[in-house]
Amino acid sequence: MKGSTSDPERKEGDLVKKLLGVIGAVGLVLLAVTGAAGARSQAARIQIVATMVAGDEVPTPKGDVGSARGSFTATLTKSDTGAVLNWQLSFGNLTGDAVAAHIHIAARGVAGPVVVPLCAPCTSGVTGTANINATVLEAIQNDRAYVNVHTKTNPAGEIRDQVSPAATLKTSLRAAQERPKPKGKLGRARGAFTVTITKKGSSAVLAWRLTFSGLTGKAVAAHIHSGARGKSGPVIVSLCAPCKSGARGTATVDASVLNALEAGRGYVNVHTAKNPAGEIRGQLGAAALTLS
Ligand SMILES: [Cu+2]
Repeated sequence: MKGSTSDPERKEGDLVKKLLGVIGAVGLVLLAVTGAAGARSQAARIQIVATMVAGDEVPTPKGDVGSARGSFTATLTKSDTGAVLNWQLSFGNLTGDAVAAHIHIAARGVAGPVVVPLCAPCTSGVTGTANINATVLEAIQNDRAYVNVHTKTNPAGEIRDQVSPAATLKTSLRAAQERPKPKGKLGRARGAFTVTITKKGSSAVLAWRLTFSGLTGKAVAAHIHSGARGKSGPVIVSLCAPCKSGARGTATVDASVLNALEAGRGYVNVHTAKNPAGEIRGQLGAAALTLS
């Protein structure tokens, strides 16, 4: 199975809520230009995020760092030499003042050199702009860059997270979009689906929420399928079975699912006993996760 979904535990749910909030707050329009048929979309601008904790820092930080947290959000806009980074950093519950924050290059679980100094000293809520060269851009897009915040107690870094491209997609589900055409009284059948896709190298984490009403009966299942608008296709992520309106969850997906989502080939549908092939459907737009 390419995608798996688990009911979110409270902690996970909070993280999802936080992530959705952070992404919504940036509120930028992502410009996606779809390439050749089947190719992933190449965006002129993407969003990147990091949710920092002490547990991700290497070497292990000292002191009372259990509740230390940080959030980094930025947009990357394509430039002639790489990209322009517009960033925002917030944090709390550190052991002391934030003496500096940087983007470093290294894989997960490994410490590496500073490539973008963000601030020194830093206050929570700080923003800035930096020019990123092609090498740093390549690292950011391939799960090999991280953000960390340094303190006096932890001069090597107190909180850290790998930087990940992220995109939020929304779609409205209607019976008229379903193929084959569903049966029954469906004038009031509708749904709404929101998913935040966080890319981690060649895989991604989906944090989703689904609501619906006016169906002919109980929702026996909901999925993300692969298929162009007006065409039906195979299930690529199982969301819930059976489903309640307001359901949410997270799923880790592989490169093939990620490629479908980046190419705008994903759609969401809800199945009922009367319409086992699907009663309402909504196409997902192309996820802007790769800078051209
Ligand atoms: Cu389905």
